[in-house]
Amino acid sequence: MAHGLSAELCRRLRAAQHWLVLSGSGISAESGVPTFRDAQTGLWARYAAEDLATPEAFARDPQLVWDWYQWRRELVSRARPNPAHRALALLENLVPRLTLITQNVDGLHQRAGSSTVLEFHGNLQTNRCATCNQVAEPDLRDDVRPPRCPRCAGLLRPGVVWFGEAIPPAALEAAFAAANSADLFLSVGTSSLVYPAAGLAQVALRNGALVIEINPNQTPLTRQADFHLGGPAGEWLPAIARQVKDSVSSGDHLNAPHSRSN
Ligand code: BV8
Ligand code: ZN
Repeated sequence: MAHGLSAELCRRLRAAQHWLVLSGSGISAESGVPTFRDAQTGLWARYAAEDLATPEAFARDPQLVWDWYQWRRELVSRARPNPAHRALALLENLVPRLTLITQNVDGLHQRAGSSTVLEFHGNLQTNRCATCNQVAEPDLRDDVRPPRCPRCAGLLRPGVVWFGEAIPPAALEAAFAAANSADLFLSVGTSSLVYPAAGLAQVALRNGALVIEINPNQTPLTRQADFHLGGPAGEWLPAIARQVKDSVSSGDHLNAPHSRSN
């Protein structure tokens, strides 16, 4: 039993050819970034995140929604990747193939060194025009909130996918293609409630992939998972990375990494 990982799980980790990792806001919890399930605090205590992350909220009160994202950007800029993010960046170079799909918009996987991150719900750091869709940087001299589009003077909005909005087609296609080919699906820090992201595990299950869930709580995926590692990602992912690293260095990893594909 290495690091609490059963011998059977260690064997399955060694044999897996294509890992698909789906991360949710729980992986950033130990970096101090609140999850969507967490009650909001301070200024935002009276709002539920999923009520603000919608086009309707932005149409109703663009300044309020813009300010919420500015608050989150500021919080994320002060956050640091945690051992869970860093363990995934390490695993990318230890296993034959790893596709990392994140529902998060905080950019912490990239800052931890993961080279290819499929951002299913966009990214906090980008902005685009709500009218002409042009990606635009806010003009810092512009003191209106939200700032205006330099091309059409429309309102700028964060480059994230809101509830009721479609996932970017390229990300959607790549994610489901990976779910169709992966033989190991690792769900980390997600409540498995938001679709279509939560549908990826169902595709992997249908294809007979091994399903591992890392979450201190139970989710709708728990009963379908082959292994539920109940606890924080910041403990389980480093343990998994250590185990894989040991098996690669002792030469009993069935396939050393051969390509940097994602
Ligand atoms: C779409 C970006 C159609 C913005 C986000 C009824 C039934 C089913 C579906 C629907 C429905 N009604 C509406 C829908 C669709 C809807 C949906 O799924 N709603 C849910 C709530 C029912 N989905 C959509 O609207 C999607 N679009 O369907 O479009 C369409 C198609 C074509 C054309 C037009 C339209 C878009 C969804 C994307 C929304 N945007 N984020 C932003 O960030 O501001 S989603 C947002 O919430 C996050 O990105 C994240 O994905 C999601 C929250 O989920 P989690 O990441 O799982 O986080 P959560 O807080 O829920 O859970 C954290 C977990 O971590 C917990 O389980 C906790 O136990 C665990 N944890 C805590 N600490 C740790 C930990 N785990 C490990 N370690 C720890 N330390
Ligand atoms: Zn515009």
